[in-house]
Amino acid sequence: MSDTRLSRRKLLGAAAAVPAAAGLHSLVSRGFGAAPAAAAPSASGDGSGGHAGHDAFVHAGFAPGRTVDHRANGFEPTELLRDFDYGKTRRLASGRLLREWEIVAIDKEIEVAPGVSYEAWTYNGRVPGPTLRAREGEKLRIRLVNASGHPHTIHFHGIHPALMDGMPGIGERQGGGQIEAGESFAYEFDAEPFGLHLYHCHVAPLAAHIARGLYGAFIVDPKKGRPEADEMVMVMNGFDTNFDLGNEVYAVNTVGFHYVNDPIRVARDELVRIYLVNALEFDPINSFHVHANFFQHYPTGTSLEPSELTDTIVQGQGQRSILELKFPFDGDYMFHAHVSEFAELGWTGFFRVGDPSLLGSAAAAAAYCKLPWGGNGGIA
Ligand SMILES: [Cu+2]
Repeated sequence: MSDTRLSRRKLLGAAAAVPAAAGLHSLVSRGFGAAPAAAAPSASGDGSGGHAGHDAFVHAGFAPGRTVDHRANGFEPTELLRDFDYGKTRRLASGRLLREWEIVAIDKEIEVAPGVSYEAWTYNGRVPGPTLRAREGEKLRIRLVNASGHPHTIHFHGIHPALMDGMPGIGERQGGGQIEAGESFAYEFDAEPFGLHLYHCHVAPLAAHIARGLYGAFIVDPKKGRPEADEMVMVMNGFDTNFDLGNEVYAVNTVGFHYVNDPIRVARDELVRIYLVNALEFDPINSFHVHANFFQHYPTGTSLEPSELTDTIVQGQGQRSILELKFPFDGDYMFHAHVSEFAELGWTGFFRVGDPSLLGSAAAAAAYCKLPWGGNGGIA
């Protein structure tokens, strides 16, 4: 146990063989403590039950003055939820609508949990990248300006010619393919099919380029639109803070536990529509579960008819879903990965419906901290 670069998965696996909860607790703490450029975590490192690393991570967000510096990050996960980028539009001579964006690839250090920094590669300085939103049938043009120190592309999910696919090795002679540092390229294609799609870098090593933060949601609305709703985007992601090909922090929209500290406000009886994207690398599956409620599930959003009424869905890497639900009662309602280890490493949040005066954030946080290796949960 002296190798501080042991993966989080190996740590959990090793801990599972140790009956004492304190062993698991301290091992997980070391996963964070091993993060490069991490300012705060200071677990004992000897596996003997040091509490500092855990406190610095799991509880930091609940303590005054110990939250992620969103201003330094340049983005705030609560604002990202409802931040749709419609680009600029103009009518072509043919009568069709052209919708255009410019996306700049920038290397940038971000804080993914209190005191845990990560050397991200970003689209437009944020992770996830902007949620690009268009309407079925429009002509789209997305110019990638590569201001990063590394080659990148944008590979869009959708239907388009090979040159527009953002694949290294395809189209370099026409200026496409791999876009080197300092170069740019404009992708042009039609917005089809309608649904919830994804875009991401496709330069090798692929898992590394995606895991660094080069991904975002891409929504193509059906021609007739969808019913009015409170819409939000949740990109499920993770961060391999010690570059051992396993994630140490899991989140929705990048910052672990953000929506525990700042629950997502929704109105009672109002339709809520969630655009859920799984951008997680290294772990083959992710999942979404909401407490005390059920949602309609539209896989990939490519049909206007839901496939299932459920409370939990599983997504493989790159998979997307639209979820619709209403909350009939005021209160705080947890949502989290049903992969419990992800939930306890950051992928947990709350919806706050109405004014749940009996259930303030302290109650929610305290409830969370009663999980087996949170708070004092049986650990001396
Ligand atoms: Cu890349």
